[in-house]
Amino acid sequence: YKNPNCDGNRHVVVHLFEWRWNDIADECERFLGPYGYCGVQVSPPNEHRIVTSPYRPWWERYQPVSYILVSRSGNEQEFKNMVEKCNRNGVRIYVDAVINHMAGVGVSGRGIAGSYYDSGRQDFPGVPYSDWDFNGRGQCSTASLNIENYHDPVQVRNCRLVGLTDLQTGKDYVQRSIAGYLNKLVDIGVAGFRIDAAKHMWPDHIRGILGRVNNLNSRYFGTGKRPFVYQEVIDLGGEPIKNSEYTPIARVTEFNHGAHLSRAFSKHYPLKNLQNFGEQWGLIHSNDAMGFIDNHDNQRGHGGGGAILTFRQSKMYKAATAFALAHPYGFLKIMSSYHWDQRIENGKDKNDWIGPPAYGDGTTKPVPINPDLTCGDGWICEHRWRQIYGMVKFRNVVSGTGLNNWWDNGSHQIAFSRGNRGFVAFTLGGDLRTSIRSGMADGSYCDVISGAKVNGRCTGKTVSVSGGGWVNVQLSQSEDDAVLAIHAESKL
Ligand code: LAG
Ligand code: CA
Repeated sequence: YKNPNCDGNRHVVVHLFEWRWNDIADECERFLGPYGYCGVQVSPPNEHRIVTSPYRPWWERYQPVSYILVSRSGNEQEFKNMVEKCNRNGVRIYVDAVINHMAGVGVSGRGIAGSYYDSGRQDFPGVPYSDWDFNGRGQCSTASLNIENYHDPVQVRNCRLVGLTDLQTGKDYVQRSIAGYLNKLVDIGVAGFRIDAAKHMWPDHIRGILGRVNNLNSRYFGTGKRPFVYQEVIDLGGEPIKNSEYTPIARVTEFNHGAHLSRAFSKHYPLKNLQNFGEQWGLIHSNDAMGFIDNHDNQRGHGGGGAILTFRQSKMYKAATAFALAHPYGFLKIMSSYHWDQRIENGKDKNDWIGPPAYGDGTTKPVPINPDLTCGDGWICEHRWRQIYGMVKFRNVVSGTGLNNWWDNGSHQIAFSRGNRGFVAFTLGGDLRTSIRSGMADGSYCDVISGAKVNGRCTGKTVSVSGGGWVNVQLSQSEDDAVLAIHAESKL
């Protein structure tokens, strides 16, 4: 379950948060395929509640009503078309699987596909699930039936996460229902899953469910391939539930990866400390990790929150992302966000619920593309920022190499090579003008941060390597970006 099943030499996934299936299909063809992305994490594709107060928050999609493939992003036919078109362009689809729970208690009505539900009675005929498929007094000991104490692992697994009706994921019937949903997706041609709220499920239950999931569709993947799985376990330390309980099963989201890099690039300590970044910092093993700077939760203060860099601190964010992409640690995911107006009161964003750019009737807007490759209508599209797609390519070009020729000035300036395939330099403190040893062949290169190599010419800074690998680094504190990067394929 730890192999992402990328096509060819592709190594990075992007989370197209709240995008419509039709737009993702187009994006695979016009951008993600050509620019070397491995795949897309899509928002939950199954039927969910329609929440009207607040009006159509993004989090309504974390309240399942059934496993029918109709959601705010589109219907089943559109989903199938997307998977087909993306796979045809060498881009994989990973589904955010919300399988720990169904909708929050105390509401009834119809989901977005029209299925009736009554979460007060824990009745979801669209699956169907009924009361005896959910954890209750027999399994959860809190008076509220909610998780009240994260130091009690039984509560965390068997009680309700923020009031969401909690499935008995150990039951044969529940496992079969969930596996039926995942198998439908696998048969359509998805390449794997993010397991939402995995920390709230017993590891053995996840194992049991995955054991019932088919091999990937041989039409796209060849025979005998298992889905890629990354389990969402928020382990920032200090709780009894450890991500190491889940790493024997499949990959795990490593929240400390982005947390550490956010602190480093916010100058909480000198960049030179990053010399031994990785497992030596207490991170899970590189081959077990899904790394990222921010995700849809912590960029708005949900799910652990913390001082995470986001698109709002763009210079530092791009630098932290560039470091992550240049460094060999983990398999990485890039966040692709939409804009919302923050309203911070007492340190909390009152607008943390706001859904994607939408028309008055709640329908999500399409993603328009500007001539400079950026997106319009409130879609941020970090994955289309030159500094980020340039480093996604860098990661592909240097794959398989180690980290060599570490250099630092004892403070906020660092540089390193990736074998003889790539070189990066960073400054968060003063101009960086010096020659640094690298593994690169002598010659002229295009800096893929300030520009790109287009038709053999460089639209940004040209960087010269001479004297047997010495890079002439010219990076000033006042430039738009704190990074300079060259690789074997940016040679002029
Ligand atoms: C996740 N990972 O474990 C998701 O990444 C996260 O986005 C989900 O929470 C959570 N687990 C459940 O799938 C999100 C929001 C919550 C929201 C929940 C359900 O962060 O704020 O809860 O989705 O929609 C909302 C209200 C709560 C309310 C609950 C139930 O915010 O106040 O109790 O709905 O009605
Ligand atoms: Ca649970």
